[in-house]
Amino acid sequence: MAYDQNNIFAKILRGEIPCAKVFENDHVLAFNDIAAKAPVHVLIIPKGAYISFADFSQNASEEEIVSLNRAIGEIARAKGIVETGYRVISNHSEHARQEVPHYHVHLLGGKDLGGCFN
Ligand code: IU
Repeated sequence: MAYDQNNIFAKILRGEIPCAKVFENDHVLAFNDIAAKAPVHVLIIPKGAYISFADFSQNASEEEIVSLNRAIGEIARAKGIVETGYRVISNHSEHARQEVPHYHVHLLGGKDLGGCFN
């Protein structure tokens, strides 16, 4: 499967569609999910063209991988949800119901998220 340059997150990265940005560095952009499932629901994405976790974990540079993971922790700290707790999720492909084919990590917190992933 080839990366789709017209997916919505690629358009956000190119500045063609706005987003509510919460963090940015050389390798990473993070913005609020448009349909937030919790008081904190941030999507953290690499700037590189990776389809999903499977693609990113295999093909991204160590610098990109470290940068993205550190960004998740930094945003959690900035949002003040480290003490109360948070969830980090990434959906890969069909069985996980991945909707947008650009790798992204969901950071959820700010309330009791329950014991399942819904
Ligand atoms: P998923 O892991 O691919 O299933 O999640 C995609 C997320 O992208 C989902 O939570 C959407 O609400 C979110 N999203 C968005 O924030 N902005 C958009 O324009 C679109 C989807 I389309």
